[in-house]
Amino acid sequence: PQTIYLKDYTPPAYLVDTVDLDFSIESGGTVVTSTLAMRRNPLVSARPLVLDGEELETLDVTVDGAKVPFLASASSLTVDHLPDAFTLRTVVRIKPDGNTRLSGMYRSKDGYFTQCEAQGFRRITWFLDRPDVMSTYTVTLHADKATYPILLANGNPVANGEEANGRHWAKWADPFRKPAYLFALVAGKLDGLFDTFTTASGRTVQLAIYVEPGKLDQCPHAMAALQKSMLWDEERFGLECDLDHYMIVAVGDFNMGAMENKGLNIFNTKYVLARADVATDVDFENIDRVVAHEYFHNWTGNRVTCRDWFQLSLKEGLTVFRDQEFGADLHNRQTARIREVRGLRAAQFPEDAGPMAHPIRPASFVEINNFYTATVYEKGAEVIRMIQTLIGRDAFRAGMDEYFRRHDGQAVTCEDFVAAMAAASGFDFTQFMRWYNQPGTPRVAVDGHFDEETKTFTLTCTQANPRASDESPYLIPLRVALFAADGNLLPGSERLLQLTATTQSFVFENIAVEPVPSLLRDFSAPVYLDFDYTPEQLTVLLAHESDPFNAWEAGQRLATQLILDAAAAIAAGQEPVWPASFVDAARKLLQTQAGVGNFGGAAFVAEALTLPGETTLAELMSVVDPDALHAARNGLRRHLAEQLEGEFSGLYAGLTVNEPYAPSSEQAGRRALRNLCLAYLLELDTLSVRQLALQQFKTADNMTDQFAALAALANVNAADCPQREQALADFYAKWKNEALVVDKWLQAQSTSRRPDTLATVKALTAHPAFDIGNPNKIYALIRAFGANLVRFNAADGSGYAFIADQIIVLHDRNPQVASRLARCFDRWTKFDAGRQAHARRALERVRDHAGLSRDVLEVVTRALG
Ligand code: B3K
Ligand code: ZN
Repeated sequence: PQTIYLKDYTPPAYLVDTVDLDFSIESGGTVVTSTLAMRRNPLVSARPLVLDGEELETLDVTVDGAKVPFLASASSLTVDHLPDAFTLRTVVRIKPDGNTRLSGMYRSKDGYFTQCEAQGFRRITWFLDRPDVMSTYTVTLHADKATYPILLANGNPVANGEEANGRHWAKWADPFRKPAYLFALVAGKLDGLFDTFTTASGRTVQLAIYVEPGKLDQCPHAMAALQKSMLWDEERFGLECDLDHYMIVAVGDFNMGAMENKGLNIFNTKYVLARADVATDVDFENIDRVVAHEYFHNWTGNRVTCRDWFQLSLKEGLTVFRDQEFGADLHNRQTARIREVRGLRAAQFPEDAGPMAHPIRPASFVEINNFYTATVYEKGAEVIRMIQTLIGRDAFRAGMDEYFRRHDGQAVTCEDFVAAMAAASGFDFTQFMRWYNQPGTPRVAVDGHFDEETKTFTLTCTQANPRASDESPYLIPLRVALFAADGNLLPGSERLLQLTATTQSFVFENIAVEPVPSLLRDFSAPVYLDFDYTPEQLTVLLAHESDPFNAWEAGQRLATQLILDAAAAIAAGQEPVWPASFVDAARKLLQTQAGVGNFGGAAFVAEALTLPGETTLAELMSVVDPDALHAARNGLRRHLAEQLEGEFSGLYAGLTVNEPYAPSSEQAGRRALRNLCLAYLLELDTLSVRQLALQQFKTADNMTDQFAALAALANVNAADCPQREQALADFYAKWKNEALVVDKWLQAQSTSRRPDTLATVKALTAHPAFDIGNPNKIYALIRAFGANLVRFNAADGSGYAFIADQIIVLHDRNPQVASRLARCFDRWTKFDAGRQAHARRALERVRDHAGLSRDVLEVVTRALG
């Protein structure tokens, strides 16, 4: 397959001013008539018109009403000898019922839906399917009225009526120019929840959320999230909604989370539907974030879009940053930041160290859908956050204003965004651009030197990124502070250092005794930070650091060291040692919680006592021994459970929530800590704790508590655990008709530590609960298994073979989902020779499969190196 390079970008040879689409939805297929007002791009010399298309049956092509000669291949339609301006009309038939890729127009249970980003519009009609071609759209839909009572497209409804044979039609007009990837339509039987929002300038926006019939009672949370997002964007960024109608449609079959189509967002049901008994606290919070994310795209993505797909992070990094900030304001800023970094380390750091590593703005790709990644999204958001850190919040806001002043209505590049920030702040971002252009996670090694004579403390920072194409240094914002050994913050020691050289020293004056440096506060840059801390120093930071992120980080560093040492000991056939100081620090955290009776900190304590995950820890080992790592981490969990049984039981009893369920951060924090206590206690696997978990499972009035008990029981290792069997059976019996809850049931089993997990997962692929056509089911059962470090990386290669089989089953049916499964192999070269041999065989088997889809081929080719 062909590689596409950023350096080859050229502007489009033709422009499309208006698009008029007519969809006739019929049982044998959908006939799409497209009428395009086109003209030659005056900036480009004359060339034939080459339109993109995929799986289109071409019925007619005319230019200005006359048949013209054209050349159609499977993926392009070429017309030559065109006037400077003309009307191109094409008629095609598409087959949405047979569209298993869920890209373009496809059928899901209750109707027809579309997904056009990145290149799905070409699966609907012939077009210049690239984001720098922006047009004004009108859309008419015709369909059977009884089967498809709701007919939606972008913009405003302008007319509708009845037709012969029980059919009806509706016409929509979108007043805003947009690229084709933001096109959407929906035709189906759906229920709607309606509300309004009045903007700061007094305009009324009609809001609607459409869901499958019977699910309206699961929509109010998403509606409230939408209204909160609209208000937040006005207050924080001065951005008002420009639409008269803002619609969200939820669909059960969807490749990703959601899609920001102009005025007609299409969402995975997972990010819309919520009710206390079916959704967890985390689900509620994710819905807030995703609803906000898609709404925020209306400015950062839609009003100002990307010139080309290499610029994806222009809209995604920025919009993730915006939804992170919204989430932090709405819920709990401390734990929001901790979770962001936890996520970054679990997914983006490994990605950036593996075969798919790429800059947040990639220089090339084979299949753009493979680049909707943690790097483009999450590291992209970190890069935006660093800009704000460097210039300050006010200048960042001024930079956003400048960005919209300059580029509203345009398709632009990452440079354009940074130039607006530079203009508003006067900051020189030349060196900073390295963050956009290099793959890999930089490492910053810091050395501290205290000089008693001169009463100075010197931090010497050395940066390196072996993955980068050259050795020039990054501009790295490094937030630091110094603490006395008793935990007091040294006055005046809070600084934002700017690292600009490979090695650089920073001197702190008037320091009387050797301080404890707190480095990379609030995670001010997406780097690995090395400092030779003693456990005593980390204990001081854990107890006293006023920056919650770095307090948490100190605890993570302590735990990381213990687990890695223990893994090495276990691999060498020795017993791990667990120092009392760590248990004491954990006890202190739990006691603060219990003693003060202030639950505001419960969410933090839950984060602090959650050990770093196996995937994150594996990145820190030169050769990963998954069994030793797993045994070490669980050994520490069990040790904590033994030593702190009283504290865990006491908190478990004391942290009950007595008010009616609300997904508030206070309640969620209490539940998180209480459920963490339950999971620790279950490490002891006593009969009474099993019964406690089963009791919680049975009596919980909300999904957070019910699912926490289920997941903890599902994780019990003992071969014989009737409580586990009962909870799993009851849960399925109760929820088998709630698709999203069934996903939880599958995931509780695929992520279990039990040695029989692969056998269970295999059996579940034949269970009625599973559906190979539904991406959520594949993610919950199969991809989640691929992320189960100890079971996926089984020494006999059985996990690898299983995932390879699944990729082969799916590669053609749904290349995007198959390609995501192929990413499970990202870190295969970090394991021992035996495992590598198995993984290589599995990857080669996939690579050599005849007719392998481009998406999967790119991933496995890169994995095989
Ligand atoms: N922009 C979409 C992602 C589209 C993915 C296409 N493979 C969702 C989002 O980031 O908001
Ligand atoms: Zn997005």
